[in-house]
Amino acid sequence: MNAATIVRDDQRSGTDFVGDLRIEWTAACNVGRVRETNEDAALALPGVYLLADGMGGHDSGELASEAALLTLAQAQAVDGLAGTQSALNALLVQAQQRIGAIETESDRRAGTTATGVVLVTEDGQPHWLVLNIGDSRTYRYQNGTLNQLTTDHSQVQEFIEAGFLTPEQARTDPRRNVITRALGAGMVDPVADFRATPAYAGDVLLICSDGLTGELPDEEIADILAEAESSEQAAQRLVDAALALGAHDNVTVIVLTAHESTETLPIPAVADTAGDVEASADGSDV
Ligand SMILES: [Mn+2]
Repeated sequence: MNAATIVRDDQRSGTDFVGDLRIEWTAACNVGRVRETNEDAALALPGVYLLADGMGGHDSGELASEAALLTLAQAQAVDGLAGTQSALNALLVQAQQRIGAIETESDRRAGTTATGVVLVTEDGQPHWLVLNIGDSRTYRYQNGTLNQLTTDHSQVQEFIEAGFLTPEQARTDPRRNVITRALGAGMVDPVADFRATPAYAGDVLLICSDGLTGELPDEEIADILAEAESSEQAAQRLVDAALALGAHDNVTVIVLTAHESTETLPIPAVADTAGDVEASADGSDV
C-alpha cells in the first residue's frame, strides 16, 4: 500500500501486466470549475482500479475518499471471485470504520462512494469483479456500445425504476445528489453490489464520478470513447468535455483498455456476456 498511488488533482497513466492481459490505464481527477475542494480520488494498482467520491464538507470528504481507497488498495486478487468478493467486503467494513472516525465540523457525517474493478482469475479465465456503492459508475464500452455495469444507489435511480423519470431527466433532476448507499455518511453497514464478467483483450472500461455523468449524457461519452486512440486521450477528452460544460462538480475518470500481453495466448476479442454473473453483497451467487 502506497499513498502515492492515490490520484487527486492530477492525471496519471500506466501499464500493468496481469495474467495474460496488458492493461493500459489513465486516471484523471479534476476539481472542476465550481467546487473549491476536490473530494474525488482515484486509485490504480495492477489489477485494481477504483475511484471514490467523498462527501461531508470541509476536508472530511477528501479524507473519506482517501481512506476508502487506501483501505481497498489492500485488496488482493486472490484466486476466485467468491474469495476476492469476501475480502473486499471485509475491507469495506474496515473502510467504514475509518471513515466513521473522521471528525466533521458539521452534523454531516463524512462519507464516500466507491466503484471500480478488481481483475480476478476464475477457472483459469480473467474476470472483472465490479464493485459499487453509491452513484459513481463503472461502464464497459464494447462493439460501439456503452454499457453501465453498475446501478446507481440514488433516489433518482429509484424514480427511474418506478417509471417516474427517464435517465435523461434524472441526470438534471434537482434530487440527483441524494444517494441511498455510501461508505460512512451515517449509514449503518456498507452494502456494495458486486458483479463479475469475463475480461477479454479489447475491453474498454470507464470508471467515473457523477461529475462526468452529470455533465455528459452516455451518447456523448460513447462518442468520445469511439474516437479516442488511447486510454490517455479518452480520459483527457472526457475531463475536457465536462470542463467545457461547466464542471459543476469534481470530475474523475479512469479509462482502461485490455490488450493481449502475448501472441501465444489468443483471447477472443468479443466478449460473451452470457457468462455474466450477478451477485448480491452476501456473495451467495458467486
Ligand atoms: Mn460528485
